[in-house]
Amino acid sequence: MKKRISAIIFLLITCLSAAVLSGCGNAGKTADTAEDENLIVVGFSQVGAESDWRNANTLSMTEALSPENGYRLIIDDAQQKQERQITAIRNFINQGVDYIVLAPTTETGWDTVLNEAKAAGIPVIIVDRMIETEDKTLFKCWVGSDFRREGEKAVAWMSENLTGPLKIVHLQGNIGSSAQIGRTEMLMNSLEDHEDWSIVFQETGDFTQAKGQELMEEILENNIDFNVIYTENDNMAFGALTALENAGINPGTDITIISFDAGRRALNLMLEGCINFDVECNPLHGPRVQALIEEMEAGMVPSKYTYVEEETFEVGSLTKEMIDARGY
Ligand code: GYE
Repeated sequence: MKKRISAIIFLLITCLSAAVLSGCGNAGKTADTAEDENLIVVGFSQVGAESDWRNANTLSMTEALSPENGYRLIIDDAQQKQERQITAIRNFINQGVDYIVLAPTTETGWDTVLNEAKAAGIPVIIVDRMIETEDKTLFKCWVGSDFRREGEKAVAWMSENLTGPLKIVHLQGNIGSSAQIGRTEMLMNSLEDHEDWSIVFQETGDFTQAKGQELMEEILENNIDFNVIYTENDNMAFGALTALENAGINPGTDITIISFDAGRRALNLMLEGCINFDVECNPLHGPRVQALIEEMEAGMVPSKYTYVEEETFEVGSLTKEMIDARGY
């Protein structure tokens, strides 16, 4: 009996000393886990990587929702497919993330999955594009751009600066996305007040450079007569510019180019005179989402809708310094 007790005591001492000796390692491990546990876990369902805008947006989110700032960010790239986003959101729910951030492809079709998130008690923040739903309790808040306002700015510039009949090539974004809906709606409305404006071609280029080029090649092959391109983002403009230049047409002079996003690459092309007017669409939502989460963490109710301030750029008045001063 005595022997057994001393054996147990010996074992206990061995275990204790082992624990003390390896103290650093163990303590480190516990601290790490504790640190991990303290991180706010955010599942971000991103549309894809279709444009410079999108890449700048993903980068902004990654920088703001970083471990240094107290976050663990899980990003899912949906490759522009809503079904993939729905699956990603379900995965986030299963993983029990603290917040879900959704940059929605299209406006409709979110009620079922957002009801699932709500049932799981996970707050949802919508960024960039808007969703259409009757039940506004399905998301806590939204931050993004006023796409109708952007379209309005483009159309106002066209009215003030372009004369004579306008034969407009209209390259649209992903059909059903807020960015496409707003920018398209304003152009279509403008036709009512401008008898000599007409759309000679209208199709979606999915916001990509490759599709922009493909569509412009098709237009040139079919000898469609046009003098303006209204392209709903910069990347489609880049593709169109390549096709025009390959055909010996000078963008910016022979053809007026109006674009959206105003990313650095586009503004540099404007400096060269290739793009005439560009409406800013600001992708730097990372710090904005971070601020919204911090408000909620502090028990506050963030404002439901936050519209981002945006400017416009015009060939002639744009300078290199203005481009350098911008974040993307
Ligand atoms: O204009 C386009 C991107 O939703 C604001 O999506 C965004 C749009 C942006 O692919 O380049």
